[in-house]
Amino acid sequence: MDLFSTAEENINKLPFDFPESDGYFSRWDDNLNGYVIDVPNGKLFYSENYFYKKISDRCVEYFLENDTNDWKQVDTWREFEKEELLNIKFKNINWRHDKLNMYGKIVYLPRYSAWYGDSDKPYTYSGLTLQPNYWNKGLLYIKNEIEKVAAVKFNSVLMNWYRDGEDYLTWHTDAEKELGKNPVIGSVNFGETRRFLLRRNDDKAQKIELPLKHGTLLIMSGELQHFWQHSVPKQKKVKHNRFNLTFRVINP
Ligand SMILES: O=C(O)CCC(=O)C(=O)O
Repeated sequence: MDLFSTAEENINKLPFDFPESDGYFSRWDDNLNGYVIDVPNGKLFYSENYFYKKISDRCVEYFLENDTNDWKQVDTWREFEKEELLNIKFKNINWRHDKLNMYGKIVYLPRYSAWYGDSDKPYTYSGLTLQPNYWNKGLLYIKNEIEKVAAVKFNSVLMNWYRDGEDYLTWHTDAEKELGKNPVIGSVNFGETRRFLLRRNDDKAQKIELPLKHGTLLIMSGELQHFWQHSVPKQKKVKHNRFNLTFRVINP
C-alpha cells in the first residue's frame, strides 16, 4: 500500500499492475464489492474476496468429498494418475481426466475437468464434445451468488481442477460458436492462488496479470473473448489444489 495516498485513492487502486494507457480504466464499486474494469475491446469485473473464506473452504470440500479415500488427508492428488481417478467415487462432482487424440497420440489434459448445466446443452471445447451433468445443490448456490453481479442467467459451467502448479491451461479464447457474440463468462476460484494472464490477439506483448485467489470472482464480458486470449501458466512452486469454475450461457 502506498503510505502517501489518501484512503480514497487506495481503495480505487487495483491489487495488481494495470496499464495506465488510453482505453484502460478501473473503478471500485462499493455495492458490487469489486472493481469494474475497462480494457480496449473488453470489460472485466474483479472481486478479490467475493466468497467468504468459510464458503470457499466448504466449496473445496464439496468438490473433493468421496467415498473411496481419506480425502481430507490427501496431500497431493497427483498420486492419482489417469484411470485411478475413475475408481474414486466423488460424492458431488463427476471429475474426468479427458484425453485428446493428437496426430494419433493420446494426450491427457494437464488438469481434471467436469461439465455441469441444463441437461440439453452439450458443449464442444478443445476438440471434445461433452454432455453436461445436471446441476447439483452446491453449484446452483455458487451460480445464484454470481448471477447477482453478472446480470445474466448462466446455464452451464466448466469446472477445472488444477492438482498443483504442474497443471495449467494454454492460451485460448472462450469464443466457441455456442457462446454467441460478446459472451459473459463468470470465473469463480477456490483453493491455491494462480496467475491468470490476458493478452491481446493482435499484440501479444500487451499482457495483464491478475491473481485469482480463494474466493475470487472474475467476470469477463463485452468484446473481450473476440480480442483477448487468456491462460493459466504452470507455477512449479504451487503444491496444492486450485478449482476454477467458468459459468457460461450456451445458446441453442
Ligand atoms: O482456470 C482458469 O482460471 C481459466 C479457465 C478457463 O479459461 C476456461 O475454462 O476456459
